[in-house]
Amino acid sequence: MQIAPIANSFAREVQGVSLWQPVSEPDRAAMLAAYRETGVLVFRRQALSEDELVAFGRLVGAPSLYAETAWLSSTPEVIILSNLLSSDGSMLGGLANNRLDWHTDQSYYAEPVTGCFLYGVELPAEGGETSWASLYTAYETLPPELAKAVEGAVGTFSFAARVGGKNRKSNDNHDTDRRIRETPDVKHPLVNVHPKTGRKALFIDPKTVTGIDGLPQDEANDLLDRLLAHTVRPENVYDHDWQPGDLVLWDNAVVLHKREGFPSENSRLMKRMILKLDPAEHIIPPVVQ
Ligand SMILES: O=C(O)CCC(=O)C(=O)O
Repeated sequence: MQIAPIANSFAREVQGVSLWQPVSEPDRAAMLAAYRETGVLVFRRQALSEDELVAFGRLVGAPSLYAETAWLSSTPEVIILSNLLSSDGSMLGGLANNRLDWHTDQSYYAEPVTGCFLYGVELPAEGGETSWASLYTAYETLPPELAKAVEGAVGTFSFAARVGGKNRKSNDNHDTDRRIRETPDVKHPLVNVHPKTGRKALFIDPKTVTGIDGLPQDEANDLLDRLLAHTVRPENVYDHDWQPGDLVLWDNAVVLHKREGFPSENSRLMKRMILKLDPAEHIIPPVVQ
């Protein structure tokens, strides 16, 4: 197994490993060390059943159940993201062919499940690329005035703001009203610290962070816009051009991601899992009361 940098980006590709076969303990340790350091690992040319996806998930964390029950596959831990329809005409999974702006998953929960991977089964001829931006290197390269502005700052993260109001989409198969009822707003620090290394990462989530404690709304909006612009500078972004059999593993506490839309007449089928990560080894965004 080798772990190689990908084209001038912070992401790493894990080569020479077949995830349908047992992964040796030294390879697993090297893989997890690279995951902790970068937040994004890419595996190409994998041919994996859902049981094998679950077995891979267990190498990384504790497979967790997703809140959108209509998106689940026949394996309870595996979620389908797709624009395809089932034989009864219902959507097979979630998110249809929509463009998804920069976001991070689960930031609106008090205890976010931060580990995540996507496995590409069927890909559109055009569009549907996914990109990740590092919140570690975003923090490490903040200009001094932004670094000062975020130190000790606490944001309000709102699921209702993210999926309700003008952000509501009719076609993505979200059980929006139930999810909003079940998901009160929470507060997290805008800078988190790794429990072991002390390394800091920014924690922002556009469309989900609705305010910053102690700042007037216009100043909070301005600060959040500047933090996002800094985070998604091209040199801080990894763009993934999917091939069937690709698996991309990421850590939602230390990267943002976005997805391009794709033509509705093209088919895209992805399998996804969410993984509870070890809080001794990963940043788990803490809640602020
Ligand atoms: O389908 C993708 O490429 C990304 C989906 C996504 O943004 C998500 O699962 O949160």
